[in-house]
Amino acid sequence: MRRRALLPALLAVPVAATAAACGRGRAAAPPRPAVTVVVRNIAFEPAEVEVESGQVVEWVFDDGGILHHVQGEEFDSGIVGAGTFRHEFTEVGERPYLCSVHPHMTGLVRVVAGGRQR
Ligand SMILES: [Cu+2]
Repeated sequence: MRRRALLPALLAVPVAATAAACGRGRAAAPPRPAVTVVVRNIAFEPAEVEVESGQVVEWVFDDGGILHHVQGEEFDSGIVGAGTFRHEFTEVGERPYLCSVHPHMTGLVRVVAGGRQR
């Protein structure tokens, strides 16, 4: 019930925010991932990535249904066996993460200053 009522509101927000922010009159899609990390063979590929602040990293869970987890201090995919997870990194610095199911699975997102920094 609640979900059904919320959906139109959720769809409307990005369009309004985008139009106000850039004023170009062309509605842009939600932020596209700058970098994709594939979760496969019980590993993050690549294990280290670099993005500019304001960019989005996408993890693609593609390990035959094996459950994995992208868990960092400020982002958490939950334990999942398929699909994708995205996070926008806004602050410069290093963001290590791991898979709680396989703690030897570790990764690092290095966030550097970019054009979209606040
Ligand atoms: Cu894992």
